[in-house]
Amino acid sequence: MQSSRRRFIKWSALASLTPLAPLLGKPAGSKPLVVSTWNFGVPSNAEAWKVLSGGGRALDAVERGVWVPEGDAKETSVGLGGLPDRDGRVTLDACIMDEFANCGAVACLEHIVHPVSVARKVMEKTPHVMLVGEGALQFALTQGFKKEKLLTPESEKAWKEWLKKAEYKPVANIENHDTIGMIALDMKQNLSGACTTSGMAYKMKGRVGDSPIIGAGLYVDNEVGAATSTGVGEEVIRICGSHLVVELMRQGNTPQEACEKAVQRIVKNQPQKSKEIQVGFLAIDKSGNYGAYALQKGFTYAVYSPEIPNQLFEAKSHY
Ligand code: SD4
Repeated sequence: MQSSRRRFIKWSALASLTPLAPLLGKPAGSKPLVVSTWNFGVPSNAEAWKVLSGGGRALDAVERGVWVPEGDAKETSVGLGGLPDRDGRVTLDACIMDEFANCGAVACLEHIVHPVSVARKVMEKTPHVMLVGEGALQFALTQGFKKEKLLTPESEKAWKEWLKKAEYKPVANIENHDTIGMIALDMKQNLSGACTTSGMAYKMKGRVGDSPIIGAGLYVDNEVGAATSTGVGEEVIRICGSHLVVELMRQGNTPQEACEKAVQRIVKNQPQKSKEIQVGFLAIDKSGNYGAYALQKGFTYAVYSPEIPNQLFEAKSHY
C-alpha cells in the first residue's frame, strides 16, 4: 500500500497529472501516438515510444510497452506479483493484435512473466488465436519461455488476509492500476494493440475476463481505429466492448463519443449493477484522435505523441 502510493506520486510527478485538460480528445497531432490505461501507462508509454519514435512497428511498441507492468513485481494486477485467484494461483490473461487483423491470446496462463509475448507467439507460430491453461503453458515452454514463480510474498500475504473473510467483491480502481491496455499508431499509420492482466483478484479458479478476448478487452481495425478496456471484464464481454467501440468509430463517432456510447450500453443493460462497478474504455482512431470514458471516476490513462509528451489524464465518467 505504502509503496503503491509512493509509485503513484512518482508517476504523477513524472507525468504531471492533468485532469481533463482542454486538449482532451483533440487530435494528438502528427503520428506516432500511444495511449495506455492507468498510471503505469506512463512508464509503459515511455518504453513503447522508444520503438515508435525510431520508426518501429506499433506491434513491437505495444508488446515492449506492456512488458513494464508485466515484469514489475510491485504491480499487483499484471504479470509477476499479480494477485492470485482464490486458490492462491496467479493466472494471467493477455492478447495482442496487429494491423493485418492477426491476433493471438493466452488465458489462465501460469508461471510466465510476459504472457503478452506468449500471445504474440500464438499469433505468429500457430494456426490458432487463443491457447489456455496447461496448453498455453506447454506451448510457452516449447517457445523458450522460462517457468517462474509469480506469487510474491506480498501478494501471498494479501491473499491470506483475504481468505480470512473470503468475500469476493470486485473493487473499482484498485490503487489506480489494473489491467494494462495499450494501443498505438506508428509512423506508417498502422495500428496495433495489447492487453494484459492477472485478472480480478481472488476470482474463481479458471475464470477468464475480457482482457485476452479479441473484441472484448482489445480490438484493432487498421481502417478505423483501436480500442481497449479495463474494469469488470464480465460486463465488457457482455457487450463485446472494444469491438463495439471500433464499430461506433466506423459509423462516424469520434473515439470519445464511441467510448461514451459503449459505457452507456453497459448502463442501459445493467442500470443497478453499473453503479457499483468500474469499466473504462480507451480508443484511438486512424487520424490520431483519442478518447476515454468510464463508469466511475478515477480511470486514468496516459497519452504520448509528439505534442503530448507522456501525460496522464483522468477520463470523464458516467457517474
Ligand atoms: C478482468 N478487466 O480480468 C480485467 C481486470 C481489470 O480492473 O481490468 N480490472 O476482468
